[in-house]
Formats: sequence, structure tokens, C-alpha cells
Amino acid sequence: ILMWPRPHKEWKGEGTTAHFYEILMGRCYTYTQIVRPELGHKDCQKIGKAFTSAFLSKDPCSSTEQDYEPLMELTNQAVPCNKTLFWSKSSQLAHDYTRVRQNMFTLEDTLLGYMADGLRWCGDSGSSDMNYKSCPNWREDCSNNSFSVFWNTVSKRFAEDACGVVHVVLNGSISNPFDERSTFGRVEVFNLRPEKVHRLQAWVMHDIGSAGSDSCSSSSINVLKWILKERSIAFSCENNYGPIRLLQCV
Ligand code: 2NF
Repeated sequence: ILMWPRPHKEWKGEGTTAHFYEILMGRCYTYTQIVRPELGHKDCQKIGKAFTSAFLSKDPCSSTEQDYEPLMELTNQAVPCNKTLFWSKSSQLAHDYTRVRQNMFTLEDTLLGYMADGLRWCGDSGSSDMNYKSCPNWREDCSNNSFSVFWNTVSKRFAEDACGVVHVVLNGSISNPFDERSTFGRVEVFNLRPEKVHRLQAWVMHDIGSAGSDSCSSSSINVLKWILKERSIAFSCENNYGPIRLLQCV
């Protein structure tokens, strides 16, 4: 009897990025050989296999932190104290800043974040292939999808590892610069370790040309202030931090 491959299930989100595995591997070698050779040896072959094993042949809506555990173990990376930079709704600006300040790290300046940034991926329980046609959309299909669970897991570790004074770039041109539903608001803030994080420094940036307002005293930032107070982590906030302001002008 001829058995046709069973088609993948259809989802509302975009499918796996074309050439996902090749891009992942290329980025792993680029990061470890060229961007941060001081990181020391990392086995990109093993890392690539652990990445795909986390989601291939599995239901993309039942992904768990444990699925990514082997990958996490192969990619641990120390970020020096005082050098962690979180961001929320300010991706471009935060990354422009770490390009200039090479000793500060966003998650995407660490190996695993660098490899996965901007890619999409999912598998299917009925197939050993990636699904290039569609993947679950986290709002419309399921929140525990392989892609969201990955970012929640790596963001959690990134926050747990942070120490000293940690920083966040927030977007002061939207009504809720601190969004409790964002990864920063749901995951990162709650996984900072009070015993080693001395303070969270927020830089709230307004778009050039927008009417200047004091976002640091807005109700949205107050929520962040109170969460940190409850968690015994000091907080300070600055509107339009100069060194980042300069980057908005170019
Ligand atoms: O793609 C990334 N590089 C990424 C994704 C999610 C989280 C990075 N992060 C980490 C970074 F380290 C930042 O510190 O979390 C922080 C930024 O996440 P955020 O949710 O606070 O910031 P947003 O600007 O709201 O979102 C960033 C991107 O992630 C997507 C969102 O659509 C945007 O493209 N995103 C956020 N939450 C989810 C989710 N649960 C999500 N995509 C899928 N599932």
C-alpha cells in the first residue's frame, strides 16, 4: 500500500523560516568565531541538533521549558554584572545602543538570542519535518507554542543570570511603556534575583519630535516601580537618556 505523507496541520501564523537550520548553524559559527571568539568553544553541531530536537516531531502547541533544557545547557553564557540590557517595544534602539556600547548585552547579543532572533520555527507531531507552511500564532492558536516557549525560556534565564545594576530601554511614546503582558513585564521582571540585582535602571525614550512628557512619573512606570518594591529591588528611571538620545538622531 502506498502511504502518502500526512500533510501538516494548518495554523494562523507564518511557517518556519526557509533554510532555518542553515541560518541557525551559520549564525552559531559567526557568533562563536567572529562576534565573540572570547566565549570559548561551543559545539555548534550539538547546539543545532538540540535546538531542532526541542520541537521536531512534537505538537507545536504543547511545547515546554523542559523541551529546551538540553539546548539551554549547551549555550550557557555569563554576562558580566552591570552589563545586562532588557528592552520592550524598543528593539531597534536597544540594539543600536549595544552595537555602540559593545560591552553591554541584550538577549540578542548572547549566542542563543543571536541565533534565533527574527526566525520562526515549528514542527508537527505527525512528521519529523519542520512545518514551513504555517506555525501557531500565539494569540489565535495557542500560547504554549514552540516559538513563544523558547523566548519565555531564554528570557527567564537571561533575567535569572543578571547581576548588579541592570538596565531596560522602554518606549515612552506609547501609552504603556511598561506592559505587564510583554516578555519584559511577565517574565524578566519576575525572574530578577533580588540577592544579586542591586537596582533596575529604566531609560524611557520618546520618539524624536513627539511632545516631551515625563513618562517616568506615569502610571505605567509606577506599576513597574511597585512590582520591584515588592520584590525588594531598587528602581530608578530616566527620561531620554543622553547616550541613547544621540542614536535616535542618526
Ligand atoms: O524576538 C526576540 N528577540 C524576543 C522575543 C521575545 C522576548 C526577545 N525577547 C526578550 C528580550 F530579551 C527583551 O528583553 O524579551 C524582551 C522583549 O520582549 P517584550 O515582549 O518585552 O517586547 P515586545 O517589543 O513587546 O516584543 C518583542 C517581540 O516578541 C514578540 C513580539 O511580537 C515582538 O515581535 N513576542 C512577545 N511576546 C511573545 C509571545 N508570548 C512574542 N511572540 C510570541 N509569543
